[in-house]
Amino acid sequence: PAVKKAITEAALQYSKPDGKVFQYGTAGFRMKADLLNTVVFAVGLLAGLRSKKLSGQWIGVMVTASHNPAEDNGVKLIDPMGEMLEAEWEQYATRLANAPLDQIADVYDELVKEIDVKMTNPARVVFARDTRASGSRLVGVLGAALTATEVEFIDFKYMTTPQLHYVVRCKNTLGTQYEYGEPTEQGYYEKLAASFKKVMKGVKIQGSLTVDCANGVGGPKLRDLMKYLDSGLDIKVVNDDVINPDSLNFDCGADYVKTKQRAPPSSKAVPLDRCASLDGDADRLVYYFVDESNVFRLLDGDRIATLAASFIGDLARNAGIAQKLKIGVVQTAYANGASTDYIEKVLKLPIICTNTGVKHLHHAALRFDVGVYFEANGHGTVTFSENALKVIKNTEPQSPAQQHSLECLQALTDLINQAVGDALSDMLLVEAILAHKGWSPKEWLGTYTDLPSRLVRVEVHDRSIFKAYDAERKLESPVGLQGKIESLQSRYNKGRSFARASGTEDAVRVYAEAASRSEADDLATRVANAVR
Ligand code: NG1
Ligand code: ZN
Repeated sequence: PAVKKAITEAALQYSKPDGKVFQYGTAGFRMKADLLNTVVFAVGLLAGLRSKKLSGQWIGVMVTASHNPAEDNGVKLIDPMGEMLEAEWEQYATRLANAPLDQIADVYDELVKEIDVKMTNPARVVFARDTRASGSRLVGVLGAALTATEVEFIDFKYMTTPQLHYVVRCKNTLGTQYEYGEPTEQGYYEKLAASFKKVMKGVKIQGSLTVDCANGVGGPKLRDLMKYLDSGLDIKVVNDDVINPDSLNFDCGADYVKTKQRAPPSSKAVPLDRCASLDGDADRLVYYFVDESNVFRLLDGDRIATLAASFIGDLARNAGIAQKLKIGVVQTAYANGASTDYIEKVLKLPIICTNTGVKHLHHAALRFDVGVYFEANGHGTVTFSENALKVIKNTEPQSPAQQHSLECLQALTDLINQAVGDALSDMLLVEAILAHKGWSPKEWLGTYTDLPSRLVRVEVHDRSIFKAYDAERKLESPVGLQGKIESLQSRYNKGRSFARASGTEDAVRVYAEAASRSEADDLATRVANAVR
C-alpha cells in the first residue's frame, strides 16, 4: 500500500500525451523524446518487477534511440545475461506504458499477481543513456520510478548500448563459473584490449582505420578504449561531436552510410582508405572504402558475418577441432543473396534465416556451437556455446600451429561481446581478421560480388494488414499481393523481392535485388507500386 501510494504520487508529476498508444517493439519504446516521460516511468516500474521475478538479478535499462534523429529518444530493458527482454514480458511493458497515471499503481498490482512476483525479493537495476539532450530528464524519471518502488539502482551515466549489456551480464555472473568480466566501463575496456592483444599475436595491421562515430556516445567511448589498446592499431576518430546536440546521426553514421550507400559528405578519405561507421549508440558497424575508380564500396553486416565465419572456420580446422564445433550463420531476408550463396557454396556452412530484429537472430544463433549472426545493417555478433567454450579450452594441442589457433580462438571468445552486437568489439574483430589474412578492404570485397539491391520505404494507410511468414520473405495478407510480387521478380535475372511492415516505423519496407542495378531499382519500384 505504501509503495502503491508512492507510485501514484510519483506518476502524477508527469502527464501522458493524449491519444497516443505505446507499444514495446523490436527496439523497445522509441519516439519523439518529449512524449517519453510516462513510458520511461512505466519501464522503471517493470524493471524492478523483472528483477524481483528473477530473484534479484540485475536488470538493465538503456535510454537511447540509436540511429534515429536527435529529437527522438527511446528506452529498452536488458535481461540478466545481457540479452534483450524476454518476449513474453513485452506485453507487460506495453500495458504499464498505456495505463492512465491515476491507475498505473493498480496495473502494477495486477501484474504482480499475474506474473506471480515475490515482492519480498530484492530488486536491482543498472541504467545508462546515450548523449541525447533529453537523456538526463528521462533518467530522472526512471530514477523516480525506481525510488518509488524501493529498487536498488546504479546510474552508469553515458554508455554505449553494448557496454550496458556487458555490465548487466558481468553483474549477474560475478562469482560464478560463468564470470564474464569486471562490471565497470574500465573492466570492459581492459577485457577488449587484453583479448585483442592476444588475437593480434604475431600479426600486424596495415594502414589506418578512420571511424565515423555518428556524433554519438561511441565517439568518447572509442577514445577511451584507444587508451587501453597498444597493438599497432592506428585509429582516426571523426564525427565525434557530442557537444552540438543536432549533429547526432546527421549526415553520418552507420545507418546513413548503409541506406544512402555513400560515405558521409564530411569524409576526407582517399581511395583505398579503410573506413568504418558506428551508429548513435554504437551497436552497429559498417565498413567501406572508395576504390581506385572513386567508386564507393560498402562492406556491411553480411560482409562482417562472412569474414568472421570464414576466419573462425579456418581457425577451428587448424586447431583440429572442426569436427567438434557446429558453426553456422544466421541472416534475415535483408541479407544480400550473394552473401547467402557464398556462405552455402564456398564456406559450406549452414544458414538460418529469421525474422528481422536481433533478438530473433541471437536466439537462432544459440542453436549452433559457434553462431555468427549479423543484420545487413551491421548489428550482430558471434555466440559460443558452452560446448564450444569447453572444447576450445580443453583440447590438447598436437603442434605449435594447433596451439596458436586454439589460443587465438580462446582470445576471440573474450574479444567478442557475446551478450549483444557491439560496434567497438566487432571493429576490433574485423581489424584482427584483416590483419591475420593480410587483407585490405579490397581483398575483403573480392570474396564475392554483391547483387545490386534497393530498399524502399512505402507509406501506407494501415501497415498492420501486411502479414508476413517464412521469416518475413512472403506475405499472406493482403491476399493476392504475394502472387504479384512473385510474378514481378520472376521477370528479372536473379530477381528477389519482398515487402514487410516495419517494426520501428509506420511504413512498409520493400526490398529488391537483381543481377543489375537498373533491374533491382525497377523491381523495387514495381513492387512498391503494388504495395501502395
Ligand atoms: P524495421 O523497422 O522493423 O525494418 C529496423 C531494421 C532492423 C533492426 C530494427 C531495430 C532494417 C531493414 N530494419 O527494423 O534490422 O535493426 O530496426 O533497430 O534495417
Ligand atoms: Zn543502435
